Amino acid sequence: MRALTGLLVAAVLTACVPAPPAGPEVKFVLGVSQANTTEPWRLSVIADIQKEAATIPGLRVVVTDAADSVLKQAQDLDHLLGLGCDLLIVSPAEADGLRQAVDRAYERVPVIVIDRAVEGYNYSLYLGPDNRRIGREAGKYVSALLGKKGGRVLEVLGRRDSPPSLDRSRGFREGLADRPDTVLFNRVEADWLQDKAEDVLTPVFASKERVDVVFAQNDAMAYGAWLAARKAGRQGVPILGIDGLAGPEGGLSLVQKGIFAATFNVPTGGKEAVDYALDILNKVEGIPKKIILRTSIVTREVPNLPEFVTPPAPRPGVRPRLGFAQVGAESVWRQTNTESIRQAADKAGVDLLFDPGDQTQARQIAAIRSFIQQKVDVIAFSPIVEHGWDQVLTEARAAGIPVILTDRRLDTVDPSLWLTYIGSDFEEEGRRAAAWVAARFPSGPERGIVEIRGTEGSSPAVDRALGFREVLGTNPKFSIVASLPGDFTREGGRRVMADYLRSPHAPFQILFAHNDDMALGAIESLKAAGLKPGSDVMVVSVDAIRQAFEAMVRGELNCTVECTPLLGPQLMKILADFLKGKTLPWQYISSEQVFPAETAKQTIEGRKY
Ligand code: GYE
Repeated sequence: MRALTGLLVAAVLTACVPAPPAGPEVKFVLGVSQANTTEPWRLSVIADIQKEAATIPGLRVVVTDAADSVLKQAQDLDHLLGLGCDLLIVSPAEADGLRQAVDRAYERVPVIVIDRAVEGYNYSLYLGPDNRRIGREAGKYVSALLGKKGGRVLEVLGRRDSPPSLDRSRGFREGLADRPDTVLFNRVEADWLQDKAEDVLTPVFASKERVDVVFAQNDAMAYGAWLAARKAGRQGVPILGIDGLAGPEGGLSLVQKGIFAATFNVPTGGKEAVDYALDILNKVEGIPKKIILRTSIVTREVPNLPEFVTPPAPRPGVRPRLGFAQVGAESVWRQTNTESIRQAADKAGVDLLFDPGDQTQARQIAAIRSFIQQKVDVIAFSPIVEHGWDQVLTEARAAGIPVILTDRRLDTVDPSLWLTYIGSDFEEEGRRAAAWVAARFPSGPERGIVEIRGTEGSSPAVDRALGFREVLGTNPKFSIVASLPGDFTREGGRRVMADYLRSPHAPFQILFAHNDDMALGAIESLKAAGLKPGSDVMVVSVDAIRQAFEAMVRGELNCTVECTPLLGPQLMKILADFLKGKTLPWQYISSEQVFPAETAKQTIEGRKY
């Protein structure tokens, strides 16, 4: 902060990295707490933060090095706060261990967590890659590399229990799931370090055991693996890394030299962390809870990130034109979403061409085509279902118009057909609903669950179902006795529940509806059949609309998992960032909570929808 003297900055920095040149007047000081300065990756994070900060007048950065100790890192956070930092950027040594310290810091200043997620949600913003997806792509690449004959794969883990290791491994298995001929025959741990990888792999290669591919969870370890293989005279084994750092020793050049078969281009998030820090400090509207950075595989043949649409040249005084293709008006959520987008466009001075939709894909495709014809600057839409968009998105690309996805996700052959996504983590919503159920019934007899699904083939329906099953699917205390289609409407929920109760059915004590509207409809039918929703049947749903809170206050609904429709301000911020020429992250995930009925009375007044 302003009071901070150059002396103090220097004192902390002697232990780590040099300060950017002092500006004439210090406006903000960012405290950066790094877990260590031994991993090349962590150093690059710091370098990227400093490089970006150096371009911003009045911004100072103070860096601390926790030397891989959670204890030291907790002290570092206190120390940075003591220095009067306005915001902290934290790259945790260990996800779980640092939680309390981050919580404490967040009570005083905004906190951005980068690189490794901290369990729980007490911070302003998380920035990092989708590690599971990186792992999955690595698995698919290995599968293609081994071809028909399959083979034996060696996996080199960073730290067995750390979130990036777990996620990369899990994704890697998913990428290889359809390859029974491919065996992950060994997994070793090497702490993300080159030397350690070389040490642990030297005996493996010396043993003459067959190794067809090495997948290392970062480039440093991949290089260690290569050194170990070379010592044993086995440098022909293809090796994959992750990070894609620049420089002569970095993964990108190792791919070019043919030392690695592939790596992944993973932005460090340093630049984005500084940009968002400033937005947070300047109280800009539309800041998400999580930012997922864009990553891509790098091989000799495909050395760069795929080309994305470039922003149009600046036209001072001309209002941007945004085409928006809505799904329809099926739920309170959707109506609120429409309002949010309209209002935010108005406030931001954006000319909005809005198609309200009629809950069909055909209408959305027609709307997108008409936006292309009208040559809007950017198209945004909520894909009603996941599949069937390749053609129209290819047309948008051919016209040079970027597409932003809001709310719902889609599956395309070529992921570079869309620019970025803003919305929720639907799988997490499903997990949260299930976690509430599991906590509500810690013991007792086996219970039956009826699920009411949203629109068939839509990403919230697909992913909420997946997340729910991920948590409860293997729990013998619960079984999903029926899954009924309710199309996200109140009427749909009412009808399927009425039909279900009328016909012979398995007993159930729990209802999970993919949105509040369907839950409210089903509650009507439960009551009509003489059952007490909220006690005979426990009801949990998603969205957290005001009517759900009212039902909770009446005792008819037990829990709602928030999914915010208020995406307008974020969409306008992203549009503005794009038009300014900023490279956009891959996904923006909203901030969301779980509201059990016990909290409804206190929270209902503060609800915005
Ligand atoms: O949960 C539901 C709406 O796509 C997240 O669509 C959205 C869902 C929301 O109709 O109420």
